[in-house]
Amino acid sequence: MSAHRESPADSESPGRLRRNLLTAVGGLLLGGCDALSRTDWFPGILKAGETLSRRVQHAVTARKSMAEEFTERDLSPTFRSNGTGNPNDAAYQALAQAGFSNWQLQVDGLVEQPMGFSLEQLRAMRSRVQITRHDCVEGWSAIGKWKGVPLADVLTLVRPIAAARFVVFHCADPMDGHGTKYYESIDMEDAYHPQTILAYELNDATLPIANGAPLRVRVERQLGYKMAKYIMRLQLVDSFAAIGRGRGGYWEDQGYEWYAGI
Ligand SMILES: Nc1nc2c(c(=O)[nH]1)N[C@H]1C(S)=C(S)[C@@H](COP(=O)(O)O)O[C@H]1N2
Ligand SMILES: [Mo]
Repeated sequence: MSAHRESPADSESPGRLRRNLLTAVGGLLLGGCDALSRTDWFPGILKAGETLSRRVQHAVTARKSMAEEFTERDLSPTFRSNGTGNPNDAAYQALAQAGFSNWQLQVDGLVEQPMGFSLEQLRAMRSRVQITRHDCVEGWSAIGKWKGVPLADVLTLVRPIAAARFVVFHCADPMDGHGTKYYESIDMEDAYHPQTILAYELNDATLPIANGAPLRVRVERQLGYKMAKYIMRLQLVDSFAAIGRGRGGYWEDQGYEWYAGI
């Protein structure tokens, strides 16, 4: 993986600006002032008497809005794999050999009830299906159909305490040369977003190893690198200092934005 930055030209393209504006307007209509006032820093900006630029307005309202969903006709012929395609990790390989029957999603940290979930248990919970577009900053996109359990439902069971501010995704794949495994994080607002799911199916089939088996997250309004694959553990934390891993994600630690909104 090389250039992980969106070019200014890309972010200013007419189509993108139009989409941003529509998203902003949609968010305002759906969420109204109530949604805005719940965002910590928004009232501060108003008090400061600043004019809301379209960019700022987008940043505020898009957090509440839904990502565009597509139809079966829009599906990409194949959904490519990017980054790790098969974790170079003995424990992971042993789990994969057994069809992930011994795998468990560990959920702990700032929760009242730490829990482990088998794949079977996750599959038995409420599921959500969504056809969405994945945008990688390396310059490719793909539309795929994802099925998984809403992260919100898992959180409801483990009961985060009030101090919890982020969900950290700990992954199985070691990143060569960095002596560390892939990880990512999102805030509670994205964690409870209805389109944030822990996916175990892609295009009506069991999630392939190339795309993150047995479980990967979809955070639809952010870029591809936020969508952690090979998830082993969710940890709720109040700061990244709590995990001793700087900026909240593997790519973030190499300098990329933590909030990768599109
Ligand atoms: N564990 C893990 N998750 C990951 C990555 C990775 O290398 N390891 N790559 C990220 C990047 S940059 C992208 S674009 C997507 C790629 O998902 P895909 O393999 O399903 O296309 O996964 C993201 N999640
Ligand atoms: Mo990516």
